[in-house]
Amino acid sequence: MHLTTDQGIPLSHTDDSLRPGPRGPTLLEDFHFREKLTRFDHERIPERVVHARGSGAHGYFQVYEPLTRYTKAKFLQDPSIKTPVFVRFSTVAGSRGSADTVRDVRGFAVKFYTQEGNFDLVGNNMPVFFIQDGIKFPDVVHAVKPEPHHEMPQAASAHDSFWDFVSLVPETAHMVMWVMSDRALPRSYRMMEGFGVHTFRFINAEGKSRFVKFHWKPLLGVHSLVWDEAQKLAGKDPDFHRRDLWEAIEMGDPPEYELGVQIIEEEQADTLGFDLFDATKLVPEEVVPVKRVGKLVLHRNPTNFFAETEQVAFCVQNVVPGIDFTNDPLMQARLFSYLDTQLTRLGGPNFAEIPINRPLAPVHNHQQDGFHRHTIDAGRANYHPQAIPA
Ligand code: HDE
Repeated sequence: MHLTTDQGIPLSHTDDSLRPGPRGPTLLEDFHFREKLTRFDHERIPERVVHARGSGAHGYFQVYEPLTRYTKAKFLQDPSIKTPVFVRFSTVAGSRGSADTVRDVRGFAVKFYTQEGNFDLVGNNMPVFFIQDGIKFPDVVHAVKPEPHHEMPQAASAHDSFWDFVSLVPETAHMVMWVMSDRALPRSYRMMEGFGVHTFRFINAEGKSRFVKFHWKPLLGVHSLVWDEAQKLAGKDPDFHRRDLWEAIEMGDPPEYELGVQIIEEEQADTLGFDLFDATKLVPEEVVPVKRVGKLVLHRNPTNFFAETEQVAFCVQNVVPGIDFTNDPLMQARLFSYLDTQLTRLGGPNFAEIPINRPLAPVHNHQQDGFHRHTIDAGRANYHPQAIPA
């Protein structure tokens, strides 16, 4: 296959720039040279402000039994339907090139490409969170990230500014227990639980609403490293978790997780003795058991890291009919923040047209234009309601 420019023009040579004589200088008219360098100069996009270091995998989700009693969500009705998914696991504090085995929370974000559009369950490997109100998120993240004057320490969650913040904000105590536990040193992404953290709602076809907490239970069980192993691995193989996930899938040993739900009747919420919309609290499994309702299988590695794992845009507001939000103030802040963040990170409002973000369900609306628009809209009526022929 011969090389071409971005315009498809065949290239005869890419190893020397065009020069008027043996000593040059390089000619401005060498359009291939200019294009090649320009494209290289612009290869980077901003890394995620949190969860910059991540690893992805493709797979599918299948429900065990119809969940019709609880939700009208189509992908939770039919056990014969395999809903494609893309999952991204991540650390939170470190930069894109930081080590995998640091002491940190792990992201467990799942994009379900359902027949009714995309559902993003953007969770963590711990069931609670540091704060109760999203307005404090920039503060907790600034405190845990490297200190601003010298940009140290990298990818750590036990340093002076972090202790300073958590000592002044008592609501962080529960989450700090989790972060200082073995859960912050997972053995593998394949051996990690996941949690939706917030209380969501299930809505059935009659319009009845119940509260729901989402869980992921790894079929390999939950396993951790010890601190000494984690520190040595961070030096010997900074890609330890990424490699483990990649190789398990390549070897035909796909990681599997069961989706669990804790369902809480609206009337029951007031009897629990704590606020169900407070993300620093969990619902004990002995009070409301976790019902395992389906299976997630990750059986295919991404083809290209940037195109898929880097460009995937999870948005908490992506829910399908039958799944809904609650008044949790942390969740409400996230409903704003994820869309907002993608606008800068992915360069404009058309990021849902990037292949990894594109829903499999048909898209039909009158949104238009903006940077990087791919869709070529036809017709003259770009508004609603409309009566004139298209
Ligand atoms: Fe996030 N979070 N978050 N977060 N979060 C982001 O979105 C934010 C929170 C989580 O693999 C950002 O696309 C706010 C809880 C994961 O691409 C950003 C608040 C939980 C990922 C953002 C929270 C999470 C993110 C950065 C407080 C667990 C990585 C880049 C209200 C339930 C997803 C991006 C991936 C990423 C904001 C709290 C999980 C800035 C404002 C609680 C797994 O939008």
